[in-house]
Amino acid sequence: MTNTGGKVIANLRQKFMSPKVLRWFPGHMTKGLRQMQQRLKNIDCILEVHDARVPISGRYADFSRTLTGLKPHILVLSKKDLADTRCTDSIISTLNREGLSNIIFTNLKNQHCKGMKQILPLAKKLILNSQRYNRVEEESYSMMVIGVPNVGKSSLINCLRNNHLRLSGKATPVGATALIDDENIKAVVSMNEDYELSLLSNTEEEWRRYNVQFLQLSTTDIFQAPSQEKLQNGVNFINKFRNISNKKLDNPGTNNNHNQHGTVYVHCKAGRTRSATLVACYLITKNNWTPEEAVHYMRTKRPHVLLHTAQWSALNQFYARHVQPTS
Ligand SMILES: Nc1nc2c(ncn2[C@@H]2O[C@H](COP(=O)(O)OP(=O)(O)OP(=O)(O)O)[C@@H](O)[C@H]2O)c(=O)[nH]1
Ligand SMILES: [Mg+2]
Repeated sequence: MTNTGGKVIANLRQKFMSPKVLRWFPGHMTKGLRQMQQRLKNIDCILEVHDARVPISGRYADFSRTLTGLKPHILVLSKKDLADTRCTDSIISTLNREGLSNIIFTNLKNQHCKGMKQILPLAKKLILNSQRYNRVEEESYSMMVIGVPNVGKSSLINCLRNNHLRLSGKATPVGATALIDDENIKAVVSMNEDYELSLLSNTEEEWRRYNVQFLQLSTTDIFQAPSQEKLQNGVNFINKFRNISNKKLDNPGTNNNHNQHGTVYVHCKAGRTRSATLVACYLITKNNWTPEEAVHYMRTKRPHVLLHTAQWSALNQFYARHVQPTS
């Protein structure tokens, strides 16, 4: 909402246009699912982690048919400390109606929280009451932790490890630091709208805490491409951290000074459309490539990149303005 001198105007989207085919389950998830299915025979219980702030949506609803149906399953709803606890009962009854009966709310930032203490006893009870098939002779229990990105899987593994194995430190890196250290990230471009950023990713303040520069180029998913101005700003911002100082596009508000060289992490939600559009523009200017060459290259690295008409049109405009030779 915007307040314009006493008058409140809603900045709500007026049009909701849907492409003919809305493919929401990308190929890399199918591949991951297949890999998890192959491991299922060595698993006794599945811990599915999901964000308690979006308990009904955002989960892969078909897990029960494709993965969790045969094995004991616990839904661990993380980030309880950030969720609206007044809705707990209605969340549980809605999930019960969907066939999920073992639900535990947790705050994975606090390894002593009540929910954390319930997980292993419940898992043990469910395993003892289940058919273990080929694993019936096995004395040890094996659990698989699953869930969509950024929901707290690593945090859960670390908490279980600290609580029950009495091992300090982290078995698996959590959140931004893992990414920053592994990839030498010096800057981040987010294509998220505000509501996505605050819910699903790090905000500018959080990145700055890690000394990482941040640029948000808010773009609506699927239906919109980033504007030409945003694409120019984005490419200039990325170039500040790469060795391409002579590639500055003509756009005010950016400068090339005093930046550490390193990797720039460009993200949206699934890394298929919005972020891919900006990365394609970066590749177009860096290599003097056509949009087709840039997208082909990205797909060799990330096959699930998927651009629609709006994004192709933005790439063509960008190419014509900055790279295409004028005859
Ligand atoms: N406040 C709060 N933050 C949490 C909780 N659980 C996880 N986080 C934070 O959420 C972010 C993501 O947690 P991770 O454990 O890295 O999530 P993940 O599912 O392993 O993420 P990926 O491996 O990237 O898919 C980190 O910044 C965590 O500190 C929680 O219960 N409460
Ligand atoms: Mg993780």
